[in-house]
Amino acid sequence: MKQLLILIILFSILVSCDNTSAPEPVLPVPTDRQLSWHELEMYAFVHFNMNTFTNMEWGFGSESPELFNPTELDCRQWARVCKDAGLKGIILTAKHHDGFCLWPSAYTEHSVKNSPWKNGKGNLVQELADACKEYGLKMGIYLSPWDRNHPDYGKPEYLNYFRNQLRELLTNYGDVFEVWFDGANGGTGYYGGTNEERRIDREAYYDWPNTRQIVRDLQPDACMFSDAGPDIRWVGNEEGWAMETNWAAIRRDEYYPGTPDYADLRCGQEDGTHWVPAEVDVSIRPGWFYHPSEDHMVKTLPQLLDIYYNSIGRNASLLINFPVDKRGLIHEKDEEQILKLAAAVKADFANDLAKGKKVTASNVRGNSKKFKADNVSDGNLETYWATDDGVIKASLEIDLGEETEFNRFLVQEDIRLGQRVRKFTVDVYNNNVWKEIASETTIGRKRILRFPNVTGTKVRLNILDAKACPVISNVGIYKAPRILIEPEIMRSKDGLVSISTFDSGLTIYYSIDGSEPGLNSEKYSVPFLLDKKAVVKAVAVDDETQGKTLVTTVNFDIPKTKWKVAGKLSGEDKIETIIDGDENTAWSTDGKHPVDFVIDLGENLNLAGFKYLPDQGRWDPGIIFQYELFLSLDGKKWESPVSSGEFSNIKNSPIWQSKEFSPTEARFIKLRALTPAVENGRLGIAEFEIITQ
Ligand code: FUL
Repeated sequence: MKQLLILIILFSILVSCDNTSAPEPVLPVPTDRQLSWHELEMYAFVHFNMNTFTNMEWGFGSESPELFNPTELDCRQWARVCKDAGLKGIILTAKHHDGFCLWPSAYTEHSVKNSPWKNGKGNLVQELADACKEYGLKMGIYLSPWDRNHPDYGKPEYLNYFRNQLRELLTNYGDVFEVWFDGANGGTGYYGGTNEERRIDREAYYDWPNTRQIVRDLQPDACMFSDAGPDIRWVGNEEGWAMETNWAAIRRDEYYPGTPDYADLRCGQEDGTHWVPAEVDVSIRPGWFYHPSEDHMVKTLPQLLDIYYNSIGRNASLLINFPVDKRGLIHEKDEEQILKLAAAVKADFANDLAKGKKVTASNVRGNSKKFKADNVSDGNLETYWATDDGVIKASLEIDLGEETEFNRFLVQEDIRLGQRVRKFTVDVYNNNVWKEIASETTIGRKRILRFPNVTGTKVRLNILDAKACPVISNVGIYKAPRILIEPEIMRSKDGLVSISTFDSGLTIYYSIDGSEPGLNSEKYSVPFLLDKKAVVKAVAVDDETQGKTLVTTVNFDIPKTKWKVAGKLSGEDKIETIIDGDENTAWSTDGKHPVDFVIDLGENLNLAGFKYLPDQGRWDPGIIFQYELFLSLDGKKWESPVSSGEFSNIKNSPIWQSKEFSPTEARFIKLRALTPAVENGRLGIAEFEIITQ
């Protein structure tokens, strides 16, 4: 025992005598407030304001405060959902472009104080601050610099108003972790009743240096977001992905909020002067604000997983938006999906196969224990592996000890010393050979690679190029379970059925006789011809775990092989998309109505109904409301309609519509679109189907 103690003391002396110095930071490096923000990784946006009640994305600014009246508003519900989903904070649209304020600002009447909600006594920012506190979440503030309501917008006076509001929000509600300055700014608006267009000089108007100073003075720990920082930058799209090459630094002084050359910043800049990492902002639905018509468009688990890996896995953070609904609640469907994502992420990273494993390196800084290779597998992000100065090409070998199957590789630089790596590859060792499985560029705070399952006994990380000696704090290796999402079944115009799954490596079984598909059914490998009416059912199975997806069922009528668009529209560009079997392509009129869509089925058929899918596009979709359906044997003589009426609630729910009628023989079918469902007046079809007897 005594000897052991002496040994430990000797060892400690040895280690403490080790005077190998840490690598010099590669500038720029993050500030403390940025380091804390990096740790959050994933947090929520809530778009809830006047637009929720007017079904708009950008209000004009003339909306009456009377319209703001949530019936069941509950910020604790938002906080509970976010907490359950592992999100670390909530950023609220305290004021969006239309200028309506969710707190009773002393500087305007255009706020909750003149709304029926809580008889004008409500304060939503306060309610959110309280809920966040109760649930241990951070709170952030979105305050739109553009204000389409305010009479002074565009004049120097508005800056005082904007700053006063900023002061109110940053003084009265406790700690704020992020202040979000939107780049969308300037254009038409109500502006106190003048109803005109106002443009500002985005760079100069807000006197940003002094405006930002207000945030620094009142909330020194808050990070400020804008297209170009100063602390966090926009990723350059609202679709949910960062570039694979993603430097955290940019040449910040060359840009400003609303900067026209924001695309330059997508990858960050290797020669950036300031640390301004990217934030991926994306909504869980197509819109930022709630629209009942998007209830069926909530992002699916595969889509959300792609977003997760393409943001957090690419050296960015993820700001995921919930369009809180008119009740004032996060919609049940949104909650369900975000919880699915949380569960899937947990499962993917449940077991780090590299943890505690022996790691060796081609070079260790000063041969020192402080910078040893297995610092990357010790589960401690404070320790790191580093090489000697000047050694920018180096590799790490992780000995997994036994044959191991995996499909994720995670790697982190210690960003306190700056972002360094320019290029790296990953190899796996199997049957006495090394095989490259990935070749990438930047790492940054976190990089996660996804690939089909591979097996090996060792894994090697090769740093091929870096700004200075690499400093790697963590390597993780995982085997994420396959995602068991029901297969997608599609049939092309000429009858070829293809079945696909989100995750590779699943076995698909299918039937075309209505029977339940299972291990004894036909195995799917390539698209097959289905030239008749049939019910196709498919299931996917993970051979390893025997886990199964739900069954997908699609009722196909006869294929559209012989179909053609006839009548007046037949020459129109892309009109054939209405019968191409692809729900994502659509054709719409420019607003004239009524319009006749005539289809030649190429043969006489006994028809008993039809199905209509409206344009699924987000912007200006063409949607038919009232219709008549005619049949003809020769395309010339049309009888009276076999079906007519409306597609009820189609504006709010633009999903497949199905109408049946008494069986009639015909070769030509005419859908007369009488009125549009949407104000834009457009009449469109994504896909048209028939029901034969
Ligand atoms: C954009 C805004 O114009 C959208 O309405 C939304 O708030 C989004 C987060 O930022 O620039």
